Amino acid sequence: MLTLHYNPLTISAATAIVLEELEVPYTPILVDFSDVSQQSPAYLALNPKGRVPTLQTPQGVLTETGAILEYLAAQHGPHLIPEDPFQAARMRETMHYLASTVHVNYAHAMRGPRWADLESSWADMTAKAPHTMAASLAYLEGHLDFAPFAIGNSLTLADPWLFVLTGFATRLHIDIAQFPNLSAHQVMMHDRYAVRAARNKGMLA
Ligand SMILES: N[C@@H](CCC(=O)N[C@@H](CS)C(=O)NCC(=O)O)C(=O)O
Repeated sequence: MLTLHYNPLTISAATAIVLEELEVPYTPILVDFSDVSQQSPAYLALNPKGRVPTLQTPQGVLTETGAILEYLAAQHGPHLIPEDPFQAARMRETMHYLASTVHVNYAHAMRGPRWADLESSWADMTAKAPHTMAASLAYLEGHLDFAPFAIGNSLTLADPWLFVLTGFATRLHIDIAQFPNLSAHQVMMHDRYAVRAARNKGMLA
């Protein structure tokens, strides 16, 4: 049995959607950020990074959305990775960009203390975040397939991740309507059974 430590406002929603997509049973455990449970000794013993998602598997603990999604696909759903090596690499190119750039852009809006000590620096980062986020979305808008999925004509691991991060952008008051491909992707994913299931279970806000 798998256990997913999650918070519905976070990137852990991408893992929940993939679990629902693959119909893999899992036990959800909420990590409550309002009382900073992600820094509790019990949680840090499980995931010393103090972040979500954390997936407990029969073999041990996994962190990092990319690693978790790859594990789930390998175990339960290889169809979520393109068979063609070049397309598979494009999927991973997208996933690396989402993790290393898009998500980090977003985090600058509210996690300034991670990178700087002066409050004035935090304000500057918060002000800049919508711009870097919009620039990332413009790149994705122009470079992904949207045929109708991010990579080709079937769902891959990149889609739930893209969906959740595009949702984050709206919290920075970015109007997604200016990106027609991303908007259509949002609508398509929003209506997907797995996304509705994750939302109904409270895994996705
Ligand atoms: N690279 C990680 C990032 C995980 C991450 O930063 N999660 C955020 C929520 S979106 C978190 O747990 N933040 C808690 C904190 O910073 O205290 C991944 O993609 O899984």
